[in-house]
Amino acid sequence: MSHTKLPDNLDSLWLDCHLATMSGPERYGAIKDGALAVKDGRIVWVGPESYLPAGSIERAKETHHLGGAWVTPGLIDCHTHLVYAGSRACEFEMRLMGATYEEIARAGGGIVSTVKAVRAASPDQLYAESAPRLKAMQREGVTTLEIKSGYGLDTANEIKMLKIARRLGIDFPVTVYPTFLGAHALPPEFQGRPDAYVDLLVEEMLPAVASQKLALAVDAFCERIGFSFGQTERILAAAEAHGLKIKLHAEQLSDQKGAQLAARFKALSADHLEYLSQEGVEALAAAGTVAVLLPGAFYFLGETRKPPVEALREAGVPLALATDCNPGSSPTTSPLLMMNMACVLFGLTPAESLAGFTINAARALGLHDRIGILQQGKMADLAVWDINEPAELAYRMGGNPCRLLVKEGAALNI
Ligand code: DI6
Ligand code: FE
Repeated sequence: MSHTKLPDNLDSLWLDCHLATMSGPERYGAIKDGALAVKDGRIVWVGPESYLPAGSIERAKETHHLGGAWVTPGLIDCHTHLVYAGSRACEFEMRLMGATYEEIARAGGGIVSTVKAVRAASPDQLYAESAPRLKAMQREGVTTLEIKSGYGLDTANEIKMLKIARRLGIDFPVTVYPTFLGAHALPPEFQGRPDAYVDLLVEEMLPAVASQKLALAVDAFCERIGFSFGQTERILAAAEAHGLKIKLHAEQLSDQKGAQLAARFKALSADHLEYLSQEGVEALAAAGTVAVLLPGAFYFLGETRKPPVEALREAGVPLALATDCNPGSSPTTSPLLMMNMACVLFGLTPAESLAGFTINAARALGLHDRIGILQQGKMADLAVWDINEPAELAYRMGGNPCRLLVKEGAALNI
């Protein structure tokens, strides 16, 4: 609650609503019958409407009466591969007939088949295929999302992907956080020569991406079908040398001690984590690294081994959630469905699932001083929902109660 004076004039005032601020010790940081004031794209006052200083309405350029809707921070999807071309529906059929994700990858399908589609696509085509996915996310309340490269796997095509991610962030009222994932899979032309690919990545691709400021973070797929511990270590060291942040696909299909490696590099996040060990949990806790859980990939690949949620909670590791939007393991654009899956499949509470797409997702991007919470001084990125209680967001399987999106104070038509 703010006790400070309001500025002389306000850009907008949001009334007759309930707020899930996500701040403070309460589960949702809920304020029933709340109000929120915005100036220059930032929240300048938040609290119970009855505490609003006299004369506020007169000082506001716009007043929005929300009729009892709930307001949350705009959702943050902190792990996506949203820029890609084509589909992998055939692979889905193959898996349903008994092939595993790893078998398909080893036979030259999987990620590499999307690499072929992305390399063949013109920038405009890639943009045209990706933009509808971004719009779908916005319709479900997303105001910030991370987008990874990783389907180019050579310098020119990785740069092509990152430039599309940047263009989406310019054309749409959403903040795009770009991540370089050159170490997503071994490109076909390097078959049998993974170390030579890591040389190229460290000596050419990463310096090119860094010098053009196309990424803020570096990620890698540390896995039997991805990159080994030693190869990942080289890539993360190079990322650190370029001053980039670090994220890691870790312990998705097996325990490679990726979490310990991520922790050693003070990574923003370690993601997936189904096979995370207790040692890995403790390493993440000590480093302050966020655990990003991706229930869509767990569900879609029919996995049975769950991430150690209780151990992560006990160790105080912040839990974030994301869609992992990608054509192979999580073809979804629905954060709300991920919240439902996180509760049903992983045992998160609805409040934890909303924190996973707000405050803890902001932490997973290092943006928690700006977004993910309704608090004075934070960006006025809001989602307005036609629900009676915040648990309804995680409760439904499908359907979309998002009424309105507000980006830096501006109400958007979505
Ligand atoms: N793990 C995943 O689940 C995605 N990437 C990764 O490293 C899958 C990406 C794909 O199959 O296209
Ligand atoms: Fe991923």
